[in-house]
Amino acid sequence: MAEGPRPKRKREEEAEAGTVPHDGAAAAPFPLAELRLRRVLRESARDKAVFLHGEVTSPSGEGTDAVVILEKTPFQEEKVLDLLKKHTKLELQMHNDIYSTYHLYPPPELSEIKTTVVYPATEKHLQKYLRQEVHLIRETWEDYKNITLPFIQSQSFSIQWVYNILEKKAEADRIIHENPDPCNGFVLVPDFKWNQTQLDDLYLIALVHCREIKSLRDLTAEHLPLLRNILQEGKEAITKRFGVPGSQLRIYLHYQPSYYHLHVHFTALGYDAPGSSVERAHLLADVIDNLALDSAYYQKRALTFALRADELLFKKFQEAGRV
Ligand code: GTA
Repeated sequence: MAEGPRPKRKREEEAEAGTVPHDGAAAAPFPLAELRLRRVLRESARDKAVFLHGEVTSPSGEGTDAVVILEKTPFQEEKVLDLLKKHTKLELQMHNDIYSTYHLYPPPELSEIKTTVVYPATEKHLQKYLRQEVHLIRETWEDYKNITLPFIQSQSFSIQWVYNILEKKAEADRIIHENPDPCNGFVLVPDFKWNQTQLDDLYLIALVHCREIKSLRDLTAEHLPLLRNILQEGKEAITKRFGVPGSQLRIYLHYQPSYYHLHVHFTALGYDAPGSSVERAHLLADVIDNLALDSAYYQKRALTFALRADELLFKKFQEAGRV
């Protein structure tokens, strides 16, 4: 950030409100070497990822929270041969008959760790990445109006990063496809979670130009042209650019999303992406069919989702006697 340090509380409020000058313009590299580890928020042996809460101390001595996600990346087929040839060391771990295991130490260019940083991170970011017990909620339309909607209006994460993409203030060079129509158009970009070096974990996201649609709950038949554009043009653009056919893409919306500006996830079918489980993912093709059958489908039916035990929204459902 170009400005001098602001009080921590103030920065958190600004980050939540999306008023921090985060227009993607002059992003300085994150000062990783100055990061002090506060705690491990979560660790996953299966995903080979660790979620860290760190603190960066400014020269004035003030600490600013950060979330740092370190994740080992999938192998790139074309680089495997390099890995075998250019290893710096192969150390025997055990040997038994025809079986043996080794520690192989690759050179730095073949041992990338994908690093995602949220900085400055708010308390809500820390909570989001902290491993916690989860509970299923069954939200009726009345629950949505009385509990969820007021919560979203007062508490949700800033969507400044979405506006930065739509206004080409950030990630403009990463855009894969755009339909510029203000009502029925969208921008397709690689998701944050994908480093684009291999297709196994392909992950893109379509962000709609219209700023009035918060989530699945707002959708009606009026939005069918927009949703059909996303489904068709998104698939075509991904096939053209990455050679992955539409039949190998999982295309879905999250409910609840983290960010209340309508967006659609495109992931490789063979990739078990975070958030692709039945309690969160709604296939776009099914959403389109449901709306074609009944324009008010998502204003009538109950929707199920999981919430972390100490999330404020979970507490609101508890207070209302709905859990
Ligand atoms: N291109 O600036 C961005 C950006 N941001 C801030 C978020 N996204 C972005 N993409 C670009 N640029 O897929 C992406 C996110 C996500 C989508 C928002 O926008 O990567 P959503 O509103 O439905 O919310 O989607 P979701 O899925 O909860 O988003 P998020 O923040 O990724 O959280 C995912 C959950 O998966 C977290 O709770 C986290 O604990 C877990 N997770 C597991 N592995 C990872 C990982 N490697 N990286 C991040 N989160 C992970």
